[in-house]
Amino acid sequence: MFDKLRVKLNEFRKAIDDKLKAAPQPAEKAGILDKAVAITKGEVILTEKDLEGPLWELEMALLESDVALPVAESIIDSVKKGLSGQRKRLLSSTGDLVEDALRDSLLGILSAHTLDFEEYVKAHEKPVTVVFTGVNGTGKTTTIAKLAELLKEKGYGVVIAAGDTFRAGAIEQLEKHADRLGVKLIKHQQGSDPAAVIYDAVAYARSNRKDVVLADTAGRLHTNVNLMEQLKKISRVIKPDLVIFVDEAIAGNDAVERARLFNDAVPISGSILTKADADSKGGAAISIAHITGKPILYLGIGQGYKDLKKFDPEWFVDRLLER
Ligand SMILES: Nc1nc2c(ncn2[C@@H]2O[C@H](COP(=O)(O)OP(=O)(O)O)[C@@H](O)[C@H]2O)c(=O)[nH]1
Ligand SMILES: [Mg+2]
Repeated sequence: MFDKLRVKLNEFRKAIDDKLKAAPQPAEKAGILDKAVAITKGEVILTEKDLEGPLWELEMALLESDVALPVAESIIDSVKKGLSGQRKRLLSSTGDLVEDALRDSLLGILSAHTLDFEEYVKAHEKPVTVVFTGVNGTGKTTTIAKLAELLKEKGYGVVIAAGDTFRAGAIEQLEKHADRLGVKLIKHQQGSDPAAVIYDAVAYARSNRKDVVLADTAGRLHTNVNLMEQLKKISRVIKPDLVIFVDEAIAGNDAVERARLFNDAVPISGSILTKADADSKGGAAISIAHITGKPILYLGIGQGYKDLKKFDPEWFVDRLLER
């Protein structure tokens, strides 16, 4: 997973190195001071204009890694600024310079706001209410089961709310998970008001001293006005502590538009990206974090209850840049 960018980055390094090789080299007998000056000349090569080609290549690499266009452009911009700012320093390796600038830019996006879910649950007044949003089939229900397992392991009392009252079979699917995990499920009939289900789950958690309510919701397209209004109603009625947006790590450009519209409808606290075990290039994580300005909390890395990995920006960027 996440290996595409590294390959392309090597091409970018090479392009920059070629640029520098084309720069005037110091004479053989040049003294150490002359060499230092020459290296400085080498840096001068890295002007915006000279970087245009290599930066374009890097932008293509980002796009091929499924980073959305506006996000790739913004990253390129920040890398460009990072590189220009470095011009006066003595450089030993251009590859390091490029990588550092890119690394800083990616880490800046992925660590904009940090939110440690477990720490939040630990510190916050109980019950902590968490509502999950996203389109159909991204893995909301599975992720809720995984988090229920994780919280249960830590000794928390968990209640799951069957807030997907829309899709046939959704309540039964969640009920199976709840039974397997030995976790309380609050459900109403299919077609009932999801806000009411979640409200009941919170009330149950209060009177039974449970710690966390994990509320499922129906998958909905970000373009469906009625269903997005329903999500706003859930948010108004429940006033959840956290809203978590679930999408796929393998999502492409469309993920950006989805993340933006979901975040506009009900501001999210963070995202979870599922299916990172599939052939994921990692771009969705960067795009979604950039567009929402909110952290990625976890990666789903399989279909089992334990297949949830806490998202670590450093680890992620290391994977991308293969350090
Ligand atoms: N490989 C893989 N499959 C996943 C992951 N998370 C969910 N799935 C699968 O994706 C499908 C849809 O998941 P579901 O939770 O029903 O999505 P929902 O419609 O958003 O609730 C199911 O077959 C899940 O087993 C993951 O991290 N990795
Ligand atoms: Mg579901």
